[in-house]
Amino acid sequence: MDRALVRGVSESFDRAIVREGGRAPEVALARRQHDLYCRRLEAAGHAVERLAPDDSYPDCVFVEDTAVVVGPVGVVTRPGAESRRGETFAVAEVLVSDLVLRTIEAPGTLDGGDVMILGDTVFVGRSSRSNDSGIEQLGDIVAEQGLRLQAVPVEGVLHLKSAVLPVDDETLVLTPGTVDEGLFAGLRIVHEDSRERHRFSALRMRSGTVLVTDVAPRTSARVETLGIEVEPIDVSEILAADGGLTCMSILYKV
Ligand code: CIR
Repeated sequence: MDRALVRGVSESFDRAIVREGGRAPEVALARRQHDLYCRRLEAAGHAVERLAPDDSYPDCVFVEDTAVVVGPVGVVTRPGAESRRGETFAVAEVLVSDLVLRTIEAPGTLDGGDVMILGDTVFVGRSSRSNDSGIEQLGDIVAEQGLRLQAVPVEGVLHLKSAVLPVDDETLVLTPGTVDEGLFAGLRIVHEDSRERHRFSALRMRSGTVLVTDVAPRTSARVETLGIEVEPIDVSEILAADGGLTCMSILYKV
């Protein structure tokens, strides 16, 4: 079964961490957008498990940052933003019924938004949220699963997956100037259109269709040209809080 663990939008979401100069997201609209996102996942064949939000954590809808699934192992992270550290407990309580849990320990920090698994490589963003110790701890865990880790320094964006998004097993959509493209040798790279900078986000669903943000039509058209089916969705309030489409779910098989 393909599970999608999601967490609702908290009442305090208008106090979520936003980029400097960014606007506060609107709670009611974010909730409607999140509901639609969950329905799209369901329609694509995911068994959606909804965890209730906790109003003490404005950013708790961004459940991806709290855990990374590597095969049978769930790695409970230690989020880089201190205000988000307590979000992991409720998520771990759900994951423990399906996965063997491991944890990232201090002084390590790691956000799931920095982790992208493609084939036998685990790419990890070294960002303002994920530090060397967190990356090293994850490296030890993935090595036990026969996977290799590739650290990727990230510039000018929050997470690796703010700028690099897989749309199939061998294709990445990437925001130019944020990462060293040489680190993705062997993979096909599509550039985000310069007029849509930081607007494209994507989530590969079980059906093979890729959910994409509706504010990057030129970039999405580049993906479609490769024969990949895309489905646009409006997540304006999630983007306002510096999130994307991967960040609202943890997808894993049980
Ligand atoms: C934060 O700054 O932590 C949240 N406002 C946004 C987190 C987005 N997470 C993600 O894309 N994985």
